Amino acid sequence: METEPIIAYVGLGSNEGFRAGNILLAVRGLMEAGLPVVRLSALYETEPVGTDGHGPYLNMVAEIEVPENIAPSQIMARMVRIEYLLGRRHKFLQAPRTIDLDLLFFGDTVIDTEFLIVPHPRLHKRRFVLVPLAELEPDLMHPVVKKTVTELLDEVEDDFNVARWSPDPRKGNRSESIHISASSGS
Ligand code: PH2
Ligand code: MG
Ligand code: MG
Repeated sequence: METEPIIAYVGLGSNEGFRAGNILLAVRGLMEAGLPVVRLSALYETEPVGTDGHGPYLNMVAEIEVPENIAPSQIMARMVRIEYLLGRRHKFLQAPRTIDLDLLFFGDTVIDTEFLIVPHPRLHKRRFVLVPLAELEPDLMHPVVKKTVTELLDEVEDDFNVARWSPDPRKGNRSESIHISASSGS
C-alpha cells in the first residue's frame, strides 16, 4: 500500500558572502544528501532580526518529500554537514553566516528535546519565514500554535522588512536593495 510521504519544510538563510550562490548550493546539498527538494519559494531579501548592524539576509523556504525511514534528527545531521561544507563556522550566536538551515516543520510531528525542537520554536514569530512559507503552503496548520501560516502571518508582530529579491546584473549580483533603518543598527 502506498502511503503519503511526509512533507518537511526547511528555512534557508544567508547574510555573508555571495548569498544567492550559498542558498542555491545548499539546495543542491539537500538533494545530494538524499533529501528531495520538490518546491522552492522565491528568494526574499530580509532585514536582519536580532542582530545589530549585520547585513541583510536572503531567505527562502524549501519543501522536501521525506524518503521513508528518515527521521528528523537525520535531516538535522545532514543539514549541519551542508552548513559546514559551505563554510559555516559557529563563531557566536547569531553571527553573520554563509548559510543557515533550519528544520521548520516535519509533517505535523512535534518534538521537544534538548537537541531538537520541531516545529522550529520561533518560526511563527518571524516574517522572514512566514512570507516564503505562505507562498508555498498558506493553509499549512502549525501543530502546536494551531493556526495556519496565513493566520500566523496576519497576526505576526515582527515588522522587519521582507521583500522579493532578484539578482541585479548591474550590481554584480550583490545588490543590497533594502534599506536597513537606523533603529535596527547599533
Ligand atoms: N536568522 C537568524 C537571526 N536573524 N534575520 C533574518 N532576516 N533572516 C534570518 O534568517 C535570520 C535573521 C538566526 O538564525
Ligand atoms: Mg535560523
Ligand atoms: Mg539555524
